Amino acid sequence: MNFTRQDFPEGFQFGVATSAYQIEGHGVGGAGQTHWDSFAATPGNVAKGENGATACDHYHRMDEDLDLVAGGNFDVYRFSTSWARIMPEGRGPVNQQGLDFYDRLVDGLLERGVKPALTLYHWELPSPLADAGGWCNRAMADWFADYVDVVAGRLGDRVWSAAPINEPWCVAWLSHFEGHHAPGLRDIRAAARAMHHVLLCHGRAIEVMRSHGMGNLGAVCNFEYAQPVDDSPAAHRAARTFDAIYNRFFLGGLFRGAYPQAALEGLAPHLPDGWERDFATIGQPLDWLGLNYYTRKVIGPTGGAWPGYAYQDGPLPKTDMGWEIYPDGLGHFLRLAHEHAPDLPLYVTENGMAAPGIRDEDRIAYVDAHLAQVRAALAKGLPVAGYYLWSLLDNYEWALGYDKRFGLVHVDFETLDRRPKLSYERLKLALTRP
Ligand code: IFM
Repeated sequence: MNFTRQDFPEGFQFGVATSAYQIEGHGVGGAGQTHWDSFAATPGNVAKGENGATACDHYHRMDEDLDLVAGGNFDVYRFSTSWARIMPEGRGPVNQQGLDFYDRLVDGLLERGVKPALTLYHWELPSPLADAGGWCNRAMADWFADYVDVVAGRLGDRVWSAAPINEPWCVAWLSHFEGHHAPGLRDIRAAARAMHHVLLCHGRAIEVMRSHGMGNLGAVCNFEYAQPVDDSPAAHRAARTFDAIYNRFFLGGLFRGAYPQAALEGLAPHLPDGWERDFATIGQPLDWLGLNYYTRKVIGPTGGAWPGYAYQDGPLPKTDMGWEIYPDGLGHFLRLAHEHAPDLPLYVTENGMAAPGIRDEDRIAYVDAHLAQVRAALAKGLPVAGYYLWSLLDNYEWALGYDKRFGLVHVDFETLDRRPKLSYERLKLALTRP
């Protein structure tokens, strides 16, 4: 690494992130069925039909994994609770052993001097709620609030930070318009409703957590830089539409009480009645804003129906995901986030790359290049307060199964043995405390 902890301001938080379904092993501990289980069981949706039933078996190996977090000198561990592990039917009875598991997780972090950063929804919706319309159903706000109430009641006194929902764009657009993630819909009405309801759920969750006296509450959005494929007005227009849907819709809802015009052009007819009245709930005051950033998209026009853009192949070096490496985009989004939320500290809540191998010099270079952007932003006075790597472990990369390896620690998916990669060792050195 070409940085050390001392190159960052006092109190800057370095962290590492995971999510429940991607590492725990959803088949154990009394967790209920989720829409990812049925999505994965449907041929053609997920590489090799793989699912999260075993994943990294973190459920049984939690202590070993928490030792890796602490041993890597990370300050923060960003994890998620699984709704279906805690409430197997989505509503009603609580699975006590599920809650106990997260209780041990939080205590295990605190015992090791690591700050627990909680996310309440990282994509595994309980199947009974999916059957009832899931994110398309406004009742999600009540169901989610009930679940958040249970988690806040048990963990709220000890977590360091909390955010309701990871990556609203993926929850809504990727899953209901592009169809690449569960529930695999390709429907503009469903997408518009999910886009709005995900924000409504965010606002309700913040209200519930505040009522439990919790602080340090934030939102985590993902961003991809919109690069027009050429200089034509049509390509610029297409990139603006993409940018509005992906990058500005959720920031607009959270911080401006409005959605961008370029997104409303196609979505307005499909939004639920009275959506404008929900901004009072959506815009709950926050304590921080999280950015997940990986790549850019090269965008061309299609000439077809709205949104009228298509992803094109780009010229930059790519990660194993086929994603272009574009660190400048992180600088761009730190500025955009600061424009929307000038009073809030910013955290890079995810950044990292999929790469094969244990001697992962490419991952080290990727992290260095993105942290250079963070340092440049800090030098210009932007309030960046932390940077978390995705991910601690190689894990279930959703529709791409187990082949795409984002971990600082290698996982052998036959034996489930963990083996720190070179990037982990280098980070551990860079983050050594004086
Ligand atoms: O693995 C995902 C994670 O669940 C959410 N953010 C992006 C990561 C890499 O695709």
